[in-house]
Amino acid sequence: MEQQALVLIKPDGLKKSLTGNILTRLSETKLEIVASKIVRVSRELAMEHYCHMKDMPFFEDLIKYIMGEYHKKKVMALVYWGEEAIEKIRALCGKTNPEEADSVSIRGSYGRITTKGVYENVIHASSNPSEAEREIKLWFSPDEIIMDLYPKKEIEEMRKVRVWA
Ligand code: 3AN
Repeated sequence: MEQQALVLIKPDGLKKSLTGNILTRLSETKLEIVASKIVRVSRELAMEHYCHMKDMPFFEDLIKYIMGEYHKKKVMALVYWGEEAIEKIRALCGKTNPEEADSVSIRGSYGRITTKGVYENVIHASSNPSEAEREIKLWFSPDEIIMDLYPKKEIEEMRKVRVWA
C-alpha cells in the first residue's frame, strides 16, 4: 500500500551535520520526497506535535529539544511517499531509545541519551497512517506538497503576506 510519512531531522541531527547521512540512508528505501523545508519550531508547533506526550515527566525537555534550545533552532521537515513508507522509514530509524536501537539504524548510529535522560534520537518518523495525516497537516500546507495527499479546499483570505522587495 502506498503511504506518506512525515520525517523530521531534529536539531541534534542538524547541529551534528548529519542531514546528508540521514537522507542517504533514507534514499535506500527508494521512497519519494514530496515536500521538504527548514523550520524554526515555535512552542505551539512543538506542543501540538508532541500533544500525546504532554503527561510525560520529560515533556518540557522534549519541547525544548525539538525547538532547538539545546542545539540549533531548526528542524528539517520532509514528507516521504511510496510503498509501505511508514514501516520502511521506521525500520531504518530504529527504536525510540537510541541505546536499544539496532546499532546500524539511524538512531543507533547517531542518537544518544543525555545525562538528564533526554533521548536525542536525531530523527522523527510518523508511526502510523493517522499520525502521518495529523503530522503532515500540522507541518505543511497543501501547496507545499507536490502531491494531492489529502482533500483540500480553497478559502478567501485577507491577510498581509511578505513578498520579495
Ligand atoms: P517515536 O519518536 O519513536 O515515535 P514516541 O512518539 O514514543 O517515539 O516519543 C516521542 C519522543 O519523545 C521521542 N522521539 C523521544 O525524543 C522522546 N521520548 C520518548 N520516550 C522517552 C523517554 N522514556 N525518555 C526520554 N525521552 C523520551
